[in-house]
Amino acid sequence: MLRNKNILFLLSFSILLIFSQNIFAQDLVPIKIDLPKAMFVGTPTNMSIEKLEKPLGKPRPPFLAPKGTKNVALGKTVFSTDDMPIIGEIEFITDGDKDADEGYFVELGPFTQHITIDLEKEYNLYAILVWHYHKQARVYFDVIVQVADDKDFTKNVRTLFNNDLDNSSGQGKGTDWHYVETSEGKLIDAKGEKARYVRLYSKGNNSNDLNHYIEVAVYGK
Ligand SMILES: [Ca+2]
Ligand SMILES: [Ca+2]
Repeated sequence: MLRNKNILFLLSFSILLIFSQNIFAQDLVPIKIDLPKAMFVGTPTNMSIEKLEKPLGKPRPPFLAPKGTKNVALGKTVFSTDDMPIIGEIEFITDGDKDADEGYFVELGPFTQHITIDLEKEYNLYAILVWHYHKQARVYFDVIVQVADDKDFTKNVRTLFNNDLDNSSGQGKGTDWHYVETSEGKLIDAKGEKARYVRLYSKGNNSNDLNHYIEVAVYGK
């Protein structure tokens, strides 16, 4: 009797295992990220910034997402708190170019600014990649990434990343780490959140008070 019970248990456990593998292995593949040319090598050691992430020292491991996931921000409309940039155009943020050189970044005004990308419809989002500026090693402050159901961010706002440690940008205290900008961009896990709008904050960087973007890619399906 006991033996039968054990067999039954093992059998149902195996069925469960096979079943769950089928669900979770739903064709996860590495997302395809076209990386720009790296502009500097090594790590600056003279940065005294609180809670600064150590560089990995090797390429970022592949990021897995369901098959068919792609950059759904490409060519989409971007709104900004500074809609008259002195250098560059807001459109640069979703034009697909990630070069570090002059002519590829947009410079927004000083202190806290944000940009909002309208994906035009809802997607399940898996990763958000941001390149602020990678011609030199820089750290941007108050990097906050949110998604929402409406353009004004009043409905179903979810914060995916926040390294504003002192809440100086008013979105709540963040617990994420500062990081040095590189040609790899910063990858933020969007955990499959469903949303149409993506917003990114920043509040200057360690070399000036201005805010820059080269590209933001939003990987969704
Ligand atoms: Ca661009
Ligand atoms: Ca802050």
